[in-house]
Amino acid sequence: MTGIAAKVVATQPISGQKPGTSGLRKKVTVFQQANYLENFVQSTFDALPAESLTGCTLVVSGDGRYYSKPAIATILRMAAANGVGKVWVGVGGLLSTPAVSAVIRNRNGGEAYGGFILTASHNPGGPHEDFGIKYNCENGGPAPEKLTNTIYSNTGKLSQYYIAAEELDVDLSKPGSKRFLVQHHATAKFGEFVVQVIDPVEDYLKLLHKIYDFGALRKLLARKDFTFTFDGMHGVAGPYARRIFVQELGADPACLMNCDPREDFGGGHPDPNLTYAKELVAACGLGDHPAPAAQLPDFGAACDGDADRNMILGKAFFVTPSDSIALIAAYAQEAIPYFRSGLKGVARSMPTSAALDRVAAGKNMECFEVPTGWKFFGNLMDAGRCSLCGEESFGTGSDHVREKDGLWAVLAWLSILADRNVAHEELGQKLAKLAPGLHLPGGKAKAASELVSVEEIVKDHWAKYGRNFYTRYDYEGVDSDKADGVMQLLVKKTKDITQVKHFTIDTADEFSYTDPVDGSVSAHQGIRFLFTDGSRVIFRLSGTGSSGATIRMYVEQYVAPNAGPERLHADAAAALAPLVDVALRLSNMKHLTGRDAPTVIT
Ligand code: G16
Repeated sequence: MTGIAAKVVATQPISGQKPGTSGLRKKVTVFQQANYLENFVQSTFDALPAESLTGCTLVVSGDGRYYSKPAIATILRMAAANGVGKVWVGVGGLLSTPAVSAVIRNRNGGEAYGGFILTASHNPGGPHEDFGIKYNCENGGPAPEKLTNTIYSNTGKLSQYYIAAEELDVDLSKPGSKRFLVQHHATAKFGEFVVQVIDPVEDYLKLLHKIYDFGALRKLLARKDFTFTFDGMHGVAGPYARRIFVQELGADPACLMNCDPREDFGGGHPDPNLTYAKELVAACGLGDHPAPAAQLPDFGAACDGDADRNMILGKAFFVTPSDSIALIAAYAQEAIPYFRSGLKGVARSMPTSAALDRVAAGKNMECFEVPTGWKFFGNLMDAGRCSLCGEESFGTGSDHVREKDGLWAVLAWLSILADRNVAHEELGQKLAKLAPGLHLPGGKAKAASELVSVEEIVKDHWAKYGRNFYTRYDYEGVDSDKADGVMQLLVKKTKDITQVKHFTIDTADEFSYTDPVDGSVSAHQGIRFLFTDGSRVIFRLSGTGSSGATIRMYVEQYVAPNAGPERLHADAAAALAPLVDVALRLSNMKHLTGRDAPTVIT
């Protein structure tokens, strides 16, 4: 084997390479600028201890968006010259974000030291859209702020990077291994560098088998009266969905929509919410052009580009992400074998509704409130203090990996449905024997064989814990100066204002978090107005956009179970209208941004 030399390339710092909420996300055209990707990758290598990097195994893959393949080729060459021993790449360069986490943690007994995930998540893809890169550590989770700050600081002083002098010819189209002899820039010695192309689903699927009762799920999907639709939004979720739902659980392939990964997500915006997952939303009987009632599936779900986000729908019924995590926490122990011995604790991001807190209080568990960003859950999970986490931004997951996990969440919901329906059927049969003529509890008399729906399960939950009405308004593409103006005004108001219309402010501040495990402090994590009746209005700037600013406005109001069904089942938009008005007044949104309406409401 002839050796490939390591080349030292002179470069200069490039401004603006600060990782956001979840890695560096920019337009593809920015990443295509000379040395842009290389500088960030070298800054990451330089931030890692040399003794750990040398000879280690890394994972490099992503959601397959435009620019992934050239990026993988570059990272492989740089990894080799920086002394990495082996890189695992998913077939086609594909690995979902949670699957990367699973591969880092579990493959070959946790051999990998970390990995690069190539994704801009739910942002659109294509030559003029977004690309992204983030580094995940040995625990499989996103780099903590300490590391991302070092990476960023390195980007400001970088003068050279190291890269194998030749292309490494690797066939990504099928599993296999290829060995190279590459010079390590630091020692000038030649050493073996292996690229192993792996099945993207295998490790992840193995893990799911340890978590869920696949037999029970298969039975649910086999019910004649249960229909199911999954939307892969042309992201990386497709191959996972095909393997899990169709091959493993026996679902009809016709249940899957948009499950072929495309570099541009089929021209769509792969964000599973009520605005962007239009096709699924319509198929489930919601949105502007709902499908006829007779055709609606009992359960609908979607994942985003890199399959870490999820949306859950019932028949013409939307489950808010905040409710979703609360319900999963409520049912976890009985419905999901992985949690049979109970939950260690739960956590949510600050803007996520407090529905989860109510379940935690009911079950006497610790409940943590962290800043927005999955990386903040990592320490809690590593310390064994938290089993389940959720975010209003359609992120749900557990300590099985260190990323949020879209398909895991879909299986969690199918498990809840399976569990409730088995329990319903058993109870119904017992009742029929013991007291014929008596009906099962519930809003209407239900036969034991009749399906308990997503909507009924959620409404039962509200009847027990109360309902946290919730909405988020996104103002996308706002001029950055104007967005800063809104934030400055709000910070000022946290100090000045005590009353808005009939809402009295209890606490108003900028959220600051002290990590209970390592004591690190993250300040300026969103502006909060907490009212005396338990309502909340929160504002923050998105940290995942690639240009301009997105203002997020979160509005929440709690209604206790004893308020009765009429109030608990009210239309969320109508119920929240007065509080939305308060939020708009507080922020002077219309005047300061020139926006009459938000871009997205969820
Ligand atoms: C990322 C993080 C999430 C976080 C979200 C917030 O999601 O992984 O933990 O909730 O950003 O986004 P923003 O800052 O725009 O509100 P993803 O799915 O983009 O990786």
